[in-house]
Amino acid sequence: MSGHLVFLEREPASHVSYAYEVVRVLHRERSPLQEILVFENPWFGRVLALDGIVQLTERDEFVYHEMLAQVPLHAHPRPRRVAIIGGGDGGTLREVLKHPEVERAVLVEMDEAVVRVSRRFFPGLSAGFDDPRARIVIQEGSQFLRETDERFDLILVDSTDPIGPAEGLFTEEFFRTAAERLEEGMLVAQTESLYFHWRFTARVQRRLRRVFPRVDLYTVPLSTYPGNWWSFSVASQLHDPQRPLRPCRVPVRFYRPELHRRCFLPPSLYQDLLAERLPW
Ligand code: AG3
Repeated sequence: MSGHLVFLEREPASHVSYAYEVVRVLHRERSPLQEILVFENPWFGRVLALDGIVQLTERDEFVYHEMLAQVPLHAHPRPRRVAIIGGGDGGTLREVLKHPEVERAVLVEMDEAVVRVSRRFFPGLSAGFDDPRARIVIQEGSQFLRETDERFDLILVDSTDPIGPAEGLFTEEFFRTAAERLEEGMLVAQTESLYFHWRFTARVQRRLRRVFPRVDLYTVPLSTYPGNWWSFSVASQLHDPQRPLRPCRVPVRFYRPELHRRCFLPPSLYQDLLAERLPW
């Protein structure tokens, strides 16, 4: 790596750092809420980091965004109204808007700078901002859900790590507020790495179980986030999250019904997770 600038993402749980070669720094700014950095890496393309933590790369963002959004979109019989909490880059919104049956998608992002930076540097993610079905709200997510009288079929929590501003998006109180805004709906939240953060994942699962009748966990390997075996917690008021109800008719690169059926943890491993008995 000699001769290259290097970006280091320090992973607090494991004390491992991920090092990215930096070809070029495209943007650097301190918003009132966080430090925003866009740089270019030869393999991953453009990379967005917030407060030193990689949020997405051009090369693999679709894996994360498709899994976060397409699994619940296909498990819900008629997703018409969707709320996205966080996700200011627009990647999750792009996935949601692929579905013609979605009538309304509200993106609730606390930092307007993320939305602005994504418009400028990540046109492949942010195109949905101008869709007439989309509404961008600059506000803290739990406050939005407490104050709105809208009802949703899906709430997708596309947050940063649960240290700092996103902490409140993983509390039982937040899940109760979200449940009140759903009608026979589903909530999905990114819940970190099953290798590095499984005690956190297990805690979130138990909290969700106190609020929702059906709770489950699905995962996908990601090349960028530390720990790599990434988890998504899904909580449902009625429908079975494991079952895709329709063939996939929207343009995707990774998601497919076969994968949908296989991405959930096998029951015995799931029980080990809940009991915090994972072997590592
Ligand atoms: N949300 C961030 C996932 C967590 C990344 N964590 C990490 N690199 N330590 C992604 C936002 C993309 N819409």
